[in-house]
Amino acid sequence: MSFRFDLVTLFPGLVADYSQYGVLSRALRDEIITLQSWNPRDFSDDRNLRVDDSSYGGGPGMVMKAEPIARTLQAVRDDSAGVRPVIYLSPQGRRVDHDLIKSAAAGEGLILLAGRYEGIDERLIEEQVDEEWSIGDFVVNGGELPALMIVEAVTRLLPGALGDAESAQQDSFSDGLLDYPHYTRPASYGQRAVPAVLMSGDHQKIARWRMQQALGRTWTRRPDLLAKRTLSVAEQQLLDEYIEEQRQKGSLDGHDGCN
Ligand code: 9WO
Repeated sequence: MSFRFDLVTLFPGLVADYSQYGVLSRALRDEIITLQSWNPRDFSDDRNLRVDDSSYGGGPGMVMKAEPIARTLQAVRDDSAGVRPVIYLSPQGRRVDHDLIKSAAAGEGLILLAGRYEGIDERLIEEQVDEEWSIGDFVVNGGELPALMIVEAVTRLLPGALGDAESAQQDSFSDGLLDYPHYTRPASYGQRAVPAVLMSGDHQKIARWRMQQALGRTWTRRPDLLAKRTLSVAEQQLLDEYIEEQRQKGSLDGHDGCN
């Protein structure tokens, strides 16, 4: 059963172009996902196909009208069985994280509503939107790029999408930690060499080093993530060793992490 994405957007070409590359292109080819765009302009009842109007109360910018979007969403529902949540991408939404993506990927699909202009008439949001999601505290010109980030993040978690299931498991956040550093040829880059352990061929040592790096980086850069994660005895020992090494190198400038 394919995971179904429906994107409501004034720029279907933007979505079509992006989905020609990488993970999305392969997932479409392999029918792991379906991805359909719906343009509210096609559902405008205005002879000029208008979908926006000026803002009540005045102020800059235009507002997307409720009716064309309501008709678009009805067309989506008429085109598909099953109930899928309508998600509006907006800076006012709930912050998206790995857990939210994981729970979305467990469902049958998403209807993603990408706004433009200054936003969408609030009455449409109240009537039709199940959740508002934000990818960060900043504003871009429309909801399409945030929506495509959701599409890609969910698709990566679907069985068979990456081809190598392991890399999904190794993804940052799939175990609540930041990623370990990666290296490739040449062995020397300027004055910098590849960590010797990665050249050792000792896979157990390499796995141990990578876990220690993931723990150490998370402790250094995102102690908030570490605070949410219970460490095993072995993981705690690896982290303690990492912190001690950093202390001996004098590179803990006042950083106390959360240990
Ligand atoms: C446009 C605008 C113009 C004049 C004055 C104020 C204004 N605010 C906006 C605005 O917030 N536009 C948004 C564009 C409306 C909703 C769709 N757009 C959007 C979504 N920009 N950034 C996002 C977004 C979505 C998810 N996570 C982060 C940002």
